[in-house]
Amino acid sequence: MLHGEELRAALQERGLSQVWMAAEASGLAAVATLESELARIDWDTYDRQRRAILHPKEAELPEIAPPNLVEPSCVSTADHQEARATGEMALRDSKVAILTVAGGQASRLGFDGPKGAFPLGPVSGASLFQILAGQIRRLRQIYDCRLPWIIQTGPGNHEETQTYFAKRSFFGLGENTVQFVCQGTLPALSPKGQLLLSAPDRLFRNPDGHGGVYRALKRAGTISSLRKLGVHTLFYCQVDNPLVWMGDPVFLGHHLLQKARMSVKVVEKTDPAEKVGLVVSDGERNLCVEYSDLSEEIQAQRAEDGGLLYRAGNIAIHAFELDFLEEMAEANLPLHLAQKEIRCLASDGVTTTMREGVKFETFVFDALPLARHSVVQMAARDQEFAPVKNRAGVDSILTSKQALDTRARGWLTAAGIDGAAGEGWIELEAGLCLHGPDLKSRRTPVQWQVAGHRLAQG
Ligand code: UD2
Repeated sequence: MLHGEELRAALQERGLSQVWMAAEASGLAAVATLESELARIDWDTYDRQRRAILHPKEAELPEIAPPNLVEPSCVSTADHQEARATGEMALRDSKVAILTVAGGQASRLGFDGPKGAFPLGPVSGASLFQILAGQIRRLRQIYDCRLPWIIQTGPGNHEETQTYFAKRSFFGLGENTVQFVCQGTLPALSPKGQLLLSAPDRLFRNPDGHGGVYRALKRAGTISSLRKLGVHTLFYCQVDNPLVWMGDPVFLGHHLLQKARMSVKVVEKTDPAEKVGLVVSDGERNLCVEYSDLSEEIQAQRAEDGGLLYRAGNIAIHAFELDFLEEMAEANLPLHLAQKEIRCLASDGVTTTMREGVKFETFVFDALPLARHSVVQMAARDQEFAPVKNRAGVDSILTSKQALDTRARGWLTAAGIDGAAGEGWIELEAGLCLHGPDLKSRRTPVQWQVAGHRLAQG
């Protein structure tokens, strides 16, 4: 952190001294506040931001090939048996923690509040957080383990998320087993690389993307506290996917057996135009490429079996080694730029106005090629992935509810429980089971709550 003369010199060197003007016109208190804002700037990152604007480089895509894929966990294979045993042992020995990123705003959903508080349960109205918390409760029951839950929040929802959990008594998980870590921010810049202000004494900053999680965990001391607890592996998911197979031991087991540092689950991409990031291999390492960086021809290429050659769609479910997370906190992950209209201080230094600016973010999956080894495992889409992103259309509230309902019916039928056909929504109570076989294994008979709609409870 630079202060005083050093800070002024750093600004002057970069032609940014005019950033003080409005604060100086407002008085000493404004100058002091702005100084503490500017002291938080990481100048190496700022220099990279500016270079990215002024000297943009075309992303160079290496020669790519499809990655090696592990079969979905729900398929029974001999390989999976050993992996399951390894993953289960890591869970039982409390070597695993769960990490969920929930720092984004629910703007596309049009929901006023943390996205995790969105009531998605088709019968109960259970929130996304409640559904995920249920899975963690069940994992703790099955494996009799500590299983801490780390939730990345953002500056726009940190307080609200904590209040939300407190009001709901942490969904029975125990307050000291859930930790909220707020992600950082990056200053937005003008198209010429100047700092923008939102007020005379305040920089315009925006959240640093889910890739900010690495630094946020390090800054909050979470990495060292997890290490003290004996945790070495994290299961990572996004808050918007209620179908996630939390802590899947088969996935964790493959990751551990192959000594991977970061692993990823993917679903089969069947439509060449589907907008998902793709996991590919450069011959040595796996990497995730945004669909927009691949030509239509490449995306439409077919494999011998008739399916798409590049079919591994990233669903943002990962396994991480704690040491690798720590390394990534120091890595310079690529910066992703978005040109936006930004409300900031006008040249009069008093009023605000809309002007063109550039926001910066980093992405979690950009760490994948930096991992020496990674496992890429297929997931059955209908079992593990139905994110809620939009109010209507694809990946919407309705499609996500439908996926929960369809999966519940399948599990109930497979468990030999009658009544899974018919009208009305069906929902399994949060925490009742992790997957179909787990539902079958419940000793308590599953009861139906009939109120026009049905909720299966343990
Ligand atoms: C993301 C991936 C996409 C695919 C998809 C799966 C990107 C750019 N693309 O799409 O390839 O894997 O997910 O569902 O990520 N978040 C934060 N902090 C932030 C921004 C986001 O914590 O600053 C969280 C957010 O709360 C959510 C997750 O990250 O849980 C994904 O964010 P998104 O909804 O913006 O990602 P999306 O839909 O562009």
